Amino acid sequence: MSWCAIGLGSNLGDSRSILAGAIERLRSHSQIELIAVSRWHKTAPIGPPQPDYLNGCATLQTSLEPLDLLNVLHSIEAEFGRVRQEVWGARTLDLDLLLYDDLIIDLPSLQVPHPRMIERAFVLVPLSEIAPDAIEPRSGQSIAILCKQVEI
Ligand code: PH2
Ligand code: MG
Ligand code: MG
Repeated sequence: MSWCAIGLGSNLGDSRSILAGAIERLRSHSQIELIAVSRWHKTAPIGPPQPDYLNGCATLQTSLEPLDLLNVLHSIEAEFGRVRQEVWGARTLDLDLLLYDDLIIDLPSLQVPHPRMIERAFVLVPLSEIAPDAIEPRSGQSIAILCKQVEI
C-alpha cells in the first residue's frame, strides 16, 4: 500500500456538495482507503479573475500505481462535470495528486510532488491540518514548516 495526499478545489456550482461527493467517490473506491479529510477553506483565486474557491486536502492509502490513481482522479473530475478550458480557470472540481509516498515523478502527464504546492497556501494550510509531518520530497521539508514559510 502507498500513502498519498490529494488536493481538492472547486469554484463553480455547489462547491460544498461537489467536494463532499468527490470524497464519497474516493471513500467507496475498492483500492482506496481514505485516512483523513481537512476542513474546507474559502480561498481567493490564484490566476485569472474567477470566483473564490473552496479548497481542502485528503490523505489516503492505495494499492493503485500513480498513473492509475491519476486516472481515477480524472474520472471523478469528469463525473462532477469538469470541462477543461482555460488553464488555471474556474472549475467544478479539481483533484490534484500532491504526494505519493516519497516518490518524485516527472512525466509529461504527472508531476509529483505537485510542482506548485510549496508556494500555495490553499494547499499547505489544509494539508498541514491532516499531515503536518509529511515530507515534500523535492525540498525535504515538512508540510508544517512549508506552511509556516508560505504564510509569512
Ligand atoms: N487552482 C488553480 C488556480 N487557482 N486558486 C485557488 N484559490 N484555489 C485553487 O485550487 C486554484 C486556484 C489551478 O488548479
Ligand atoms: Mg489544481
Ligand atoms: Mg488539477
